Amino acid sequence: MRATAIAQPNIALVKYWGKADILRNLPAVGSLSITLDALTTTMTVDLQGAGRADELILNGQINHKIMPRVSACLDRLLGKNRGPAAIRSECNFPIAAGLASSAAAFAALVVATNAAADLSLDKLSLARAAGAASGSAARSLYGGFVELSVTPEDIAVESVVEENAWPLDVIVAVNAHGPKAMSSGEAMQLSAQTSPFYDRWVKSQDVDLAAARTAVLERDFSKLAEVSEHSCLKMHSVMWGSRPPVVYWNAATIACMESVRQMQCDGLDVFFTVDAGPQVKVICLPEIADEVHSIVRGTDGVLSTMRTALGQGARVVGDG
Ligand code: 2P0
Repeated sequence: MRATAIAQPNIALVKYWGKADILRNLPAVGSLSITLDALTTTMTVDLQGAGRADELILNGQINHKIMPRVSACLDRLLGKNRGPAAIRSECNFPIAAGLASSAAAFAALVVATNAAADLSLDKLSLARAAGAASGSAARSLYGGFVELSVTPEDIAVESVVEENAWPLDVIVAVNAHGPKAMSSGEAMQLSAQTSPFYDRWVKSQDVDLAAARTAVLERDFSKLAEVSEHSCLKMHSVMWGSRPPVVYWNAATIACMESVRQMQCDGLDVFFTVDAGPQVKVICLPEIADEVHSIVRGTDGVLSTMRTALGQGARVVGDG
């Protein structure tokens, strides 16, 4: 009745922004991501260890904020007549700051719960349960380059290319500490309701997804760089066009983009992406990662950096 799982965040190269169905948390668009390796969430789910209600201890502290979504996810997997669960989670990177901590958390939660309750659910069912809690979490069940597609009924997720089949490195520039001002879910709704660019964003997604998928299958770094930066800047344009505007960037975000532009001018195979926070993720070939890391670390306003390869999907690591 107890199991531990480990999961890593993923970073979308072709972004998810907007919901087709808010109640079911069904995305309005497909997405394509890379699962990271060195950033980890390790979560133990104990289905008999709680008192009268579900408990979540995150990095040693009781967490109430994410609890309703955690409980809803457990209800979906175990049914509403289940007993309370005790959950302990350790995360080695900043949470709620645009580093996909919720993706890693819900991926770990569904995998650990599946093992603790001996449910024997397949990976896609677990991805759908994680995605119902947090859209991007469905992708962290899979390793390497992952594509999420949306059908009228539900989502489908698959690994397009495994993590070892095309090794890339990611340098994360941490440009602010502390949680973001507006959650992704709220910001997506605001964009859908008020941004004049939202409909166009949804309609143009399949073209970007096809281009990115082909680039990954052909290991075409330049093509992947172009479509990824386009998707990122287009998503942020949708946000900036919302009323009130949703701006997750700070000065260091732009300084990092300028550093990447300079590296590209100097002939380096590198590109950036930015999510719902000021952090910048810089993707490059492993052979130039030392050089890229040192340039990103030295960029004005960057507080700290993390470096990671691509990693595998969420998995069970033990029964305690
Ligand atoms: C993504 N993001 O594709 C996009 C890009 C942020 C920017 O998915 O409301 O936490 O829980 O489904 O998954 C972050 O949003 O949103 C996200 P919900 P989620 O990675």
